[in-house]
Order: sequence, then structure tokens, then C-alpha cells
Amino acid sequence: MGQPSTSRSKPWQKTACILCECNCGIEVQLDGRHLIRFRGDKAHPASQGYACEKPHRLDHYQNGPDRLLQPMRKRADGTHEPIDWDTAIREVAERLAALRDEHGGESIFYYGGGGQGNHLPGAYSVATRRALGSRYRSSALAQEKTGEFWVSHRMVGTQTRGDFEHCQVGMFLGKNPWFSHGIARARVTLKELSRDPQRTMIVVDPRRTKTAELADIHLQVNPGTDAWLLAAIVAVLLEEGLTDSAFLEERATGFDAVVATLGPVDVSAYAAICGVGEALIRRAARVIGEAESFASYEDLGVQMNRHSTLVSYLHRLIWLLTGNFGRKGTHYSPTPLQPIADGSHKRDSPVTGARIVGGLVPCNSIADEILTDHEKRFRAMIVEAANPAHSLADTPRMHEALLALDTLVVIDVAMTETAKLADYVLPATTQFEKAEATFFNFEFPKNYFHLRRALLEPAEGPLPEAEIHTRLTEALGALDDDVVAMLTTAAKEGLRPYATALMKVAMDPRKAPYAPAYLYRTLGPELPEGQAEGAVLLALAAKAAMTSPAALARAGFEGSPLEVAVRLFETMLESPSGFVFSEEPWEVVLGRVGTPDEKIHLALDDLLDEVRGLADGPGPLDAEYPFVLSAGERRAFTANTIVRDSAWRKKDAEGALRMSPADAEALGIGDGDAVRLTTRRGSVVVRVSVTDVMRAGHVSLPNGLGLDTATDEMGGVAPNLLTETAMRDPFVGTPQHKFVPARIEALA
Ligand SMILES: Nc1nc2c(c(=O)[nH]1)N[C@H]1C(S)=C(S)[C@@H](COP(=O)(O)OP(=O)(O)OC[C@H]3O[C@@H](n4cnc5c(=O)[nH]c(N)nc54)[C@H](O)[C@@H]3O)O[C@H]1N2
Ligand SMILES: Nc1nc2c(c(=O)[nH]1)N[C@H]1C(S)=C(S)[C@@H](COP(=O)(O)OP(=O)(O)OC[C@H]3O[C@@H](n4cnc5c(=O)[nH]c(N)nc54)[C@H](O)[C@@H]3O)O[C@H]1N2
Ligand code: SF4
Ligand SMILES: [Mo]
Repeated sequence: MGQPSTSRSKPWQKTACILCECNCGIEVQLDGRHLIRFRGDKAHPASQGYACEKPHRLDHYQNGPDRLLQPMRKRADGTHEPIDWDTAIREVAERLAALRDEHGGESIFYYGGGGQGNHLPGAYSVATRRALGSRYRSSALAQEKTGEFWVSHRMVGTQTRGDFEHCQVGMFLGKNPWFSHGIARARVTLKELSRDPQRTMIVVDPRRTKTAELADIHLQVNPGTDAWLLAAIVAVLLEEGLTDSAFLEERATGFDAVVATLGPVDVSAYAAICGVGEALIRRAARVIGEAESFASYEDLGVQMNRHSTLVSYLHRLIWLLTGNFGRKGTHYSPTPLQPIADGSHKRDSPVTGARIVGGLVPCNSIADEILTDHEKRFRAMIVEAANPAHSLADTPRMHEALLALDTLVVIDVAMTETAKLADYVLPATTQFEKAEATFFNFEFPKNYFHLRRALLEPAEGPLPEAEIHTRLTEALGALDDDVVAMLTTAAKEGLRPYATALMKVAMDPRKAPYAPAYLYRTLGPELPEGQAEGAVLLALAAKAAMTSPAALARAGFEGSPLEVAVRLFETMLESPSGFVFSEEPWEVVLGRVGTPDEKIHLALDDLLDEVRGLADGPGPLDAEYPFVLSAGERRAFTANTIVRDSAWRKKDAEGALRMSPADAEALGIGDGDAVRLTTRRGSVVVRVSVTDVMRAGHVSLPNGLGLDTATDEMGGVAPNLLTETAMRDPFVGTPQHKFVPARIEALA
């Protein structure tokens, strides 16, 4: 930390925190190349000055260990040697083009595109992928959200979010926002909901989390039994007439099928299975059914668990049956500037035939898509701003798959676990050395966008992804010199002439996919300093001007589509704290129901079949593995693998295994003792933290730890040493990381 006397005179510069999807606006003071002081940015439209404890330690990201400063090429012995950029771009382009020509572009798989703070790489990668004819891609979303996306798409034909600021009753299902956030100003919103006697907060979590402590009703389920709990809640809603019949009659189909399947559910038997008293379940159902408005958020506790897709379905039934959609305080469908994924299922993966939802290959299938001896197997992979060698199930098998590729190219700021396996590593500038933005903006009725400017000069060596992809696209011969010349001239004349010229490119289907590269190459140099990487956003602004004119007009962007696109883009460049780009009345939400008949579909036959299967009960735990391990909890100082230096964690640096006092006593161990933790896949030694937050039989490890870094000596356990790819959802293949059968032995 710098001296206060010098810090005081340094200017505060605006940017955003990159450690979770909220991307709170923050202000930073620099000391040379160090980020030394932080405060929330009051002018940011969503976070309004809010920030949690994590951004204060962001210098551990900017100046972390393992920073990459030169392109690297793998030698025959598996070590890496530095090479220059021209060689790197030429060789990567040549190797991938050769694979495309021999096996088709669909053999080249793209993974990632952005983490919690950066989505512009994904936008620029479109040009490279098109030049290579790459057809398949995926990202972390396909190990968490694809079940929810798919169910939502089929039931309401759009993606939805809850309005926790205004709901009378709010529920968090397998979600611990006190630490994981996920909603703007999470702790303020949680405290308001908790304190107000007129409002009720429900938390469904086997652990007594910080969020659960604030709840009025804590449904402390047995791990992995949410499907029974939610089925019982639906049954009570039906039995006690707590559904909104006027809403359903007007807007929904399939009610009778739901009644036929869920009506007969034996509430007291299901209560016994999920370990929550029947009276409490009935109380929760009544609170929800009688609420003026109800909003609910499901996350990893259920999405990475048994019955993940089924739970997403039952969860939606609860708020749709009670008419909690399209009114203030309920659920809405946001207007994104760029949708992150839809929930459609259009095709299956080429080798294993896994269901591809929202264009994303299920993460748990990726190793098999590479390692199976099949003509259509993935032979090359580009990994950008992601670390699948650490973050995906079954680390050893994922390593084997990545090493089996003909070519692995990694674009990252650091020499990560994945980069270490790569044939080529292309170093990117950090998120504070270039312009960046995310597309995780889901606010309503006003939505915002935040293009952040570079805080620092780029380090010497790395390049922004925009430049990397544009160079690759050029090396692949995909850009037309005449178009570059035409756009370069237009860019010098101003944004309006440029936007007009760009329209011509956009109308030519052979050229349009390369728009990101054209934009960066020709408009980028004309943009204000530190904002060149924002060039691609002009294309997004133009798209929004065509698709959402009314929402944009309410936020003050009126005129012809061209005029709106240009004003929107200019406002991005001129708004260092972000700005509101769309505003909509609640009435539009129900008009967004995007199913073919524009009705809400309550009955999904395949999932109702699954509901019927619940009557058989969960079956016994494997006697050899009597514990349930949740592998990947969010804690105060975890942030996936974005920060690689364990010294950034102010507490719990080693990432203890949390365990109940009863289990500790039975094992004869105390707080701080080491144990051996074994699953069907792997075995590790880890220190225990004994806490009555946990219930007996359930243990929990943090996510993002156990990194193979240059400096780390106490980095904790890599959770995916313990997980297996076969433990996955039957519909969309999402992993069951919160329900890993485990055995624990005290160490002598
Ligand atoms: N501090 C921090 N914040 C983050 C991140 C981070 O790494 N660190 N990562 C971000 C990302 S990528 C994501 S996806 C989100 C995830 O955010 P969350 O889903 O909120 O995070 P988790 O802690 O993984 O899981 C939430 C809860 O699920 C509970 N759970 C475990 N088993 C069950 C079960 O059987 N049933 C129920 N109902 N609950 C269960 C756990 O006890 C835990 O409290 O967080 C984001 N925010
Ligand atoms: N067992 C288990 N596994 C899990 C989870 C769990 O709960 N349990 N959680 C899962 C979840 S929800 C998620 S979202 C995933 C996350 O896992 P991944 O999607 O694989 O990504 P991150 O760990 O967020 O890593 C982000 C990468 O981006 C790099 N990076 C940072 N800034 C830049 C930049 O400006 N440019 C480029 N090119 N790279 C940059 C970082 O160095 C890092 O390598 O992990 C998943 N894995
Ligand atoms: S809530 Fe998320 S984005 Fe906001 S300061 Fe905390 S970690 Fe950063
Ligand atoms: Mo995530």
C-alpha cells in the first residue's frame, strides 16, 4: 500500500471490479503500475458506490505471479520457449488452417471468450472462428446455466431474472449472495429484505450460510434433495389453491398436466426425504402463494447438483403458477445489449451426441469429444480467458484431452494450468491495460452498459485480444484490402460516415462476420486513447438500434437507426462510469413470452416424467463414501482462478474443508487438523475448519484454489481432482460438483 500523503494527491480513475459478474464500478488510485487504493464509484448506474472486500486486493491480479509477457511455443520436451509475435501469429494461423483444410473447420473448438469482467475477447474471436470455419464452442456457462436456459426457453421462450429490490418475498435457492453476489449491491439488498417486517426472505441451503442467517425461513435441505422439496412446495400450492388462476387461464397452457403429476405428491414423505419439516414447507408455500410479489434466484447449489435441470423446471413452476412474472418485484426478461446465450437446442455434439443448448457443448463432454477415436473429434482448441485444465470436472482426464489435441492455443494474461499444456500461448494485456466490458448486464426496468477505459499503459509484450484476433484473421487471408481502405477513409471523416460505410459491410454476408476485425483495424485507431478495443461495440450499438428502438428511445436515444447507433456508441465512449441505455415499462415483459404460441408452457413432458421418478426416493448413499462433498464453494476471498496469488486472501488462505462439529467429533479431529479426503476420482490431504454452519454428513471445499503457480506454497486443493465427468445432468450434462460422494479419514 502507498503512503497516504502521496495517495491523497493522486487522481481517482474509474474502472470496474472484475472479480464477479456484477462488475461494480470502482475508482482506483495508481502508484506507478500498482493499483493501491479503491472505492466504489457512486456514479455507476447499478452499483452506486457499492463494493465488497475483494476489489481492495485487485493489485494481486494486475501484478500477480505467472504474468505472461511474450508469446510462447511448446518444445518437444513439453517446456516452453519465447517467440516473437510474427512467428506466433504465422505458425498458429498455418497450423489451424492446415487442420481446417484436412479435417474441416468443425474440428477446431473454441472455449471461453471472457471471464467475470471481460467479454470483448469473445466478440473479436468471431472473426477468427469464421476464418477457420470453426463451428463448435463452449464456456463455463455450459457447466452451470444451460439447464436453466433450456427450461426457460421452453417454458417462456426467453431468459428471466428476479427483481429483489422490490419483491415482497425473495428466495435464494442454492445461492449465497452474501459472498457470491450476483445481484447489484447484494448485501444492501439482502439486509433491506431481511430487516423489513413486511417482507420475507427464504433461503434454501443445507448450510447455515451468512445469507441463511438473514432469512426469515431457512429451508435447510439435505444436500441433493431440492427436487423433492420443490415438488412438495408445488404440491402444497396446488392443494391449498395458492395458484393464480386468472393469470394462468389467460397466459398459460399445461396446467392440467401439472396437476395430474404434482397434485398426488406425498408432501409428508417428500418432506422426510429432503429433511425439512412438513409444517415449514407448507409455511414457505403459503408465504410464496400469498405474496404480493415474489422473486427467486437459483444458482450453483442446485445447478451443479442432482436433478439440476429438473430443479430449474420445478423452480420456474413455483413462480409461474403463482403469477409472479411481468410485475414489479417479480421476474422479468431483460433487454441485453448482447444476449449471452439463448436456451435453444438446435443440434448435438459431433462425437458423443450430447445436447448442445445455447450453442454451448456441455463441458462434461469435452474430454470425450477429443479423446474418442472418431472422425469428427475435436483436433484443435482455442482457449481464451478461461482455465479449463483447472475449472472442468476430472482434471487429470481434462489434461489428457488437452495434450491429445493436435494444436492447443491459449490466450491469457497468465501462465495458467491450461496455458502450461498449450502448443502456443498468446499473452493478453490485462483488463486494466485495455478497454473492457462485460455483457452480464441484466437490470430492469433500466439497463446499463459500462465500457471501461485502460487505466495503465499496456505492459511491453502482450497485446489486446482485439489485436490478436485481427492479426490472426489477417494472417488467414480473410480481410479484404479494399474494405479496409474504404473503412479507413470513412473513419477519418467521422463516426456517421463510418457507420454508413459499415452498413455496406454488414449487408454482405461474406464480409459481415469479419466486422469485429474490420472495426478494430479501421475505427480503433481513431478512438480516444485507451478505448480502441471498444470499436466492436459500434456493431452492437447498430444491432440494438434496429432491435430495441423503443427501449433505447425511453433512455433518450431517439432518431433514425443510424443516428441512434452513433449516439449510443458515442455515449459508451463518453461514460467512464457506465450509463443507462434502455428503459422499459413492466408491461413489456409478458409481451416477450417467446414460445411459438406466445403462451407460458407449464407442462414439459420429459421433465414431468422425471417428477414421477421422484416417488422412488433418492436411493441410499454409497456406503464406501458416506459424506457429500460440495466441491467449489464461494467464499470471501475466492474469485474462480482470476487471482492466482494465494496471498490475496486475507483469511482462509489454504481454503479449509468445512465440516460439522458432530462429524469432527466422530472422526476424532479438531479445528485445523489435516484429513485425507477421497472420492471415486481422487484423494487429497486438506486442513479442516470445524463449524456449526455445516450439517452432519456434508463437507465443503472452496472453488478456484490449488493453482500451480510460480510462488504458491499454500494454495489449497484443486477441487476438480476430486470430480468426475460422468456425474452429470441427464439432460444438459452439467456437473454435480455440489454432490460428490466422499470419504474422510483422520491422519495419524
Ligand atoms: N466470492 C466469490 N464470488 C463469486 C465467485 C467466486 O469465485 N467467489 N464466482 C462467481 C461465479 S462464476 C458464480 S457461478 C457464482 C456462484 O454463486 P453461488 O451459487 O451462490 O455459489 P456457491 O457458493 O458455489 O453455491 C451456493 C450455495 O449452494 C449451497 N449448496 C450446496 N449443496 C446444496 C444443495 O444440495 N441444495 C441447495 N439448495 N444448496 C446447496 C452451498 O452450501 C452454497 O452456500 O458466484 C460468483 N461470485
Ligand atoms: N469443482 C468445481 N469446479 C468449478 C466450479 C465449482 O463450483 N466447482 N465453478 C465453475 C464456475 S461456475 C465457473 S464460472 C468456472 C470458471 O472457470 P473458467 O471459466 O475456466 O475461468 P476462470 O477461472 O474465471 O479463469 C479466467 C481466466 O481468464 C484469465 N484472464 C484474466 N483476465 C484476462 C484478460 O484480460 N484476457 C485474457 N485473455 N484472459 C484473462 C485468467 O488468468 C484465467 O486464466 O469454474 C467452474 N469450475
Ligand atoms: S460484488 Fe463482485 S464486482 Fe462488486 S466489488 Fe464485489 S467482487 Fe467486485
Ligand atoms: Mo460461474
